Amino acid sequence: MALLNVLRYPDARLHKTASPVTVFDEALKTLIQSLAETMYAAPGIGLAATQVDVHKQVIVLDVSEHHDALVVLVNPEIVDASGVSDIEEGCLSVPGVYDIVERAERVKVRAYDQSGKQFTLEAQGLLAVCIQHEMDHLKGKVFVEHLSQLKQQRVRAKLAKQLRKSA
Ligand code: GNR
Ligand code: NI
Repeated sequence: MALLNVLRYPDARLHKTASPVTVFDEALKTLIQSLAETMYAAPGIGLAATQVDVHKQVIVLDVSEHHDALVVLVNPEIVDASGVSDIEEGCLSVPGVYDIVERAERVKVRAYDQSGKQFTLEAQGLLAVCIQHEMDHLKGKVFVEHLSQLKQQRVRAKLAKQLRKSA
């Protein structure tokens, strides 16, 4: 197992589109374990493979208080969505930036587990929002791209300043 490097916005690799997983092998299990380890270490409540520069449709999530409810979604598809949620989001690829994005309050997701078994998951609240945030990553979209152009300018300025300070 290994801790993986998380790409920071703006990085062109965060805009790549992830391909579906076609082979459910040991390498996939190792990737999932490393994603989970990286998410817990951050700490974060979700991580998409895109964020570690692996462009496959793989997501890990855990919104539980005690980090004991890992959810793995391979090739996820939203088959039903309802309601409106607006909770404040953050992203490991955009450190220090938090803002509200409008999402569905409830989603029904069809996905595969790490062994290739299909299942459906009904989620609401934070888990539902996190699933939508992670599925955006797989499509190459970062949550700040839902914000106004003015806010996006401010985000880029803030990140550039962070970078200068750390240099
Ligand atoms: O750790 C994370 N917290 C979070 C909070 C609200 C909505 C979404 C998230 S996901 C984020 C981790 C991350 O960047 N996943 O892509
Ligand atoms: Ni994110």
